[in-house]
Amino acid sequence: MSSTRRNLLKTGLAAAFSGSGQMITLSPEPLDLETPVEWLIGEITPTERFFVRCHTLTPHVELTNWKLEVAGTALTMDQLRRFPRADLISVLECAGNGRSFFRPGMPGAQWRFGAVGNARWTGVRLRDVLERVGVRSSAAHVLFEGADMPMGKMPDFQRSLPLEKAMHPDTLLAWEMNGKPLTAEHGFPLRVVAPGWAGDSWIKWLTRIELLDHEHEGFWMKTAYRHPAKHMEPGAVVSTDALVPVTDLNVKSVIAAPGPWAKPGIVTVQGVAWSNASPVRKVEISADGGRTWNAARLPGSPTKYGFRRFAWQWRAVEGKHTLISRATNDAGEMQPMEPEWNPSGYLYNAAQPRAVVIGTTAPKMIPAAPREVAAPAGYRESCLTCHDEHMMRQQRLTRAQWDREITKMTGWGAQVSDDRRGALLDFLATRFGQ
Ligand SMILES: Nc1nc2c(c(=O)[nH]1)N[C@H]1C(S)=C(S)[C@@H](COP(=O)(O)O)O[C@H]1N2
Ligand SMILES: [Mo]
Repeated sequence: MSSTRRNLLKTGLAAAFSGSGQMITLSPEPLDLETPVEWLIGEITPTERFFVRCHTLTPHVELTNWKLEVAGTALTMDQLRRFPRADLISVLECAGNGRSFFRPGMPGAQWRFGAVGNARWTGVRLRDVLERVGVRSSAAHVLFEGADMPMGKMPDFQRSLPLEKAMHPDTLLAWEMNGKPLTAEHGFPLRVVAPGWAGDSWIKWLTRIELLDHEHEGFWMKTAYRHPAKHMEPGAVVSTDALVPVTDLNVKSVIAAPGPWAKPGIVTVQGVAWSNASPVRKVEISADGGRTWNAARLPGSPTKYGFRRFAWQWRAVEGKHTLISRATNDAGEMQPMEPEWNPSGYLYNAAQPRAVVIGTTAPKMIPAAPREVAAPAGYRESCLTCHDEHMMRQQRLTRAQWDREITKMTGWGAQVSDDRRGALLDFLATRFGQ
């Protein structure tokens, strides 16, 4: 090995262990950024380390001509600021967090651990705003729309909340995240904060709120963000109307430290745990692959919806070990050892084994060789007009799954001629296959 190569590997390892890494780019456009697992260690996630999930290009919104339309009434930001101020700490987790761990795999952003963060959100109660404009007695759902524009013929990102969740005193319209105005990526100037519920309900760049008598009929309610209400066999096929919308998060925890390697001695196993409206009560750690469990300390003070830090002192001896953390909430729900498989890969919360090597010297890491295959004619025009190759590089799909993806994408406006479809499929299944 050349000395520059050796130095590169060393710095790579050092970066992974010291937490001086970078956000992981799943897709630059639309922007999807994942937080490296070693940063999931403090109670509050700094905004610049907070994951980003966008279905569309980030819209540029100017406050001067921005208004929020609520059931036909237009409100300026100044008018909103005159409502009583509301403030809370809450986890925001993408429903797809952990999708890459499901077997068999499925299409979608291949998140690992870090599509989750915890922030302080400041704004007003949605309930106060709705009561001011008046909630008609037939209203059952509240629809939200943001300023982002769909790509191609992809349906506009609109979702509704049941009235009960919308009127809950902890559901906010927030303009601040961690004490600063929302950044463009996180929804400037205003977003929904739906504590305890998955990120797809936290609509960004809000422009319009509507009262509905039924759940919103759009694609993002009736097709996407649905999962089975009861257990299903991994890999089974079901129709979307047999599924129910994703709502509450699951109880979950991640180990942020140690990294893949540590020296023998006392090693602090630490990270964060979170849940839904039922706070984390207990976190246990296993250092022997799940045979024995040890209660972790829960430093800091609990918040209803926020991260709960955990720490456990492990007497680590040389060898290869498997660490697992397992959280339980006040309702008695505990992370399962096996994930609940579902067709779109939502709400992964299995207690995740993490391999750790304990030794006096760092193990060598061998980078994987990329699978190089030449792209067929038309690939660029068909696939890379709306998104970048990052999106596909993450997928691990079979030929049949890529076939369904092409059908979905052509429905959203991608141009794939019949005579080129076969070659495109061969390429996708080889280059971005299982
Ligand atoms: N208008 C709009 N709101 C949106 C989205 C979007 O694409 N458009 N993505 C949603 C999803 S799926 C998630 S997980 C969260 C992510 O919020 P963040 O980017 O601030 O972390 O925003 C939600 N709000
Ligand atoms: Mo999400």
